[in-house]
Amino acid sequence: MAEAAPAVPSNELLEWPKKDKRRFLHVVYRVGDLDRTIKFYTECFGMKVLRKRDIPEEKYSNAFLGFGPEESNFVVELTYNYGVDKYDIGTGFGHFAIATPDVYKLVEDIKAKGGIITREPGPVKGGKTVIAFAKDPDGYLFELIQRGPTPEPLCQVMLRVGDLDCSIKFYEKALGMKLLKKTDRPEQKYTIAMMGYADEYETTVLELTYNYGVTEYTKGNAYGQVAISTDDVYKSAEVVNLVTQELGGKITRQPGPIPGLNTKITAFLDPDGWKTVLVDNEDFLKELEKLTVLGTFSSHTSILSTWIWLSYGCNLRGRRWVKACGSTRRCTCMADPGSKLVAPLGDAFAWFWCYAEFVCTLLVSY
Ligand SMILES: N[C@@H](CCC(=O)N[C@@H](CS)C(=O)NCC(=O)O)C(=O)O
Repeated sequence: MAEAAPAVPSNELLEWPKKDKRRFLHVVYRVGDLDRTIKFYTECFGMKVLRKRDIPEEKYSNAFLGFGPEESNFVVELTYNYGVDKYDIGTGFGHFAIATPDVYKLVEDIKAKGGIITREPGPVKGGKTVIAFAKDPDGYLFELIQRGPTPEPLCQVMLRVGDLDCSIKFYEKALGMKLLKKTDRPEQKYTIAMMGYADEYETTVLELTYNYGVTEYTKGNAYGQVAISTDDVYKSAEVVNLVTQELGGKITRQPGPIPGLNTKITAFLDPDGWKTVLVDNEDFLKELEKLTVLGTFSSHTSILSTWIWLSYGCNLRGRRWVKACGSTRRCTCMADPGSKLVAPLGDAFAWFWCYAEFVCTLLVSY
C-alpha cells in the first residue's frame, strides 16, 4: 500500500506564504468595448498595450495594459465578452490608482482628451496628499495620486470590506502580505489598511477600506480578481484552506494546471467574497516567454514572406524560386539571356536568406 505524504504541521505551513516569492501580477475586470478602453488608458493615462488575445471558442478577448512589462510590473487584464457592452460595478469595488508626479497636469491632459474627472485635484480630505479621481468609459474609478517617480505607477487596487481586522488577518495569514500602513480618519468615518509585499511607493498594494458601520456591499459583475504569483500553488492552497476555516472565505478552484495551458493556479474568495488567483511563478514566466518566441517568430516570418513576395515580383521571378524550394521541376529556364547565371545565384541567395532568418529567429528567441 502506498504511504501517504506526511502532513505538514499547520504552524509550519502557515510560515510558507511569508517565505514564498510573491508579487501582484495583474488585475482582471470586464469592459464593454476593448478598443474604447484601450484608447482611454493609452491616451489619458499613458499606459502601453502589452498584448492582446482572442478566444473565440469561449467568446471573449483580453487586452493587457500597463506601465511596464508583465515580467516586472502590475498590469490590467481587460476582458471583453462578445456582445456584452455593460456591467454593474457594484458598491464594494473602490478604485485603481495611478501615481504621477503632477496630478494637476495629468487632470488637464485627461480633460483635454475628453476624459471625465469626478474629483478635482487637491489634498485628500483629512490629509495632505494631492489626489483626483478620473472615471473610465465603463465607470471604473482611477484615483490619481501625486508622488515622485516610481517603478510602479499602477499602484493600488481599493476594495471595501466589512470587517477590517478580519481582512487584515486574512491577507496576512492566507497571502503572506504585510500591513504596510493603517490610517483611521474618524472625521471621514473610515479606516484604510495598505496590504502588500513591499514598499507601497515602489510596488502595487491592496487598499482595504472600512466605512464605519458598513458591513455589506454589492459585488456587481464587472470587477474580477487580482492575480498574485507563488512558487507552489499546492502548498499555498493548503494554507488558504486552513485560514478560511478560521476567518471565512473559500477555495473556488483547487490547485492544478489550467487545461490546455498547463499554468498551475488556485483561486479563492476572502471573507468578503473578493477573489484572488495564485499563479505559479515559473509557469507564468514560461507563458510570457512563449508569447515572445511566437511574436519574434511571426515578425521574422513576416519579414521573410515580404522578402519572398518582393523577390517573386522583382528578382528571382518566383517560378524559379519555387523550383529552388523543390516544389516543382517544370520551371527550368528564365527568359532573359543572363538568367542562367543570375537565377541560380538568386536561388542560392533565397535559400541563404531563409536559413539566416531562421537562425536569427532562434538566436533572438532564446
Ligand atoms: N467612504 C470612502 C472612504 C475611502 C476614502 O474616502 N478614501 C479617500 C482616498 S484614500 C478618498 O476617496 N477621499 C476623497 C476625497 O478626498 O475627496 C469610500 O468608501 O470610498
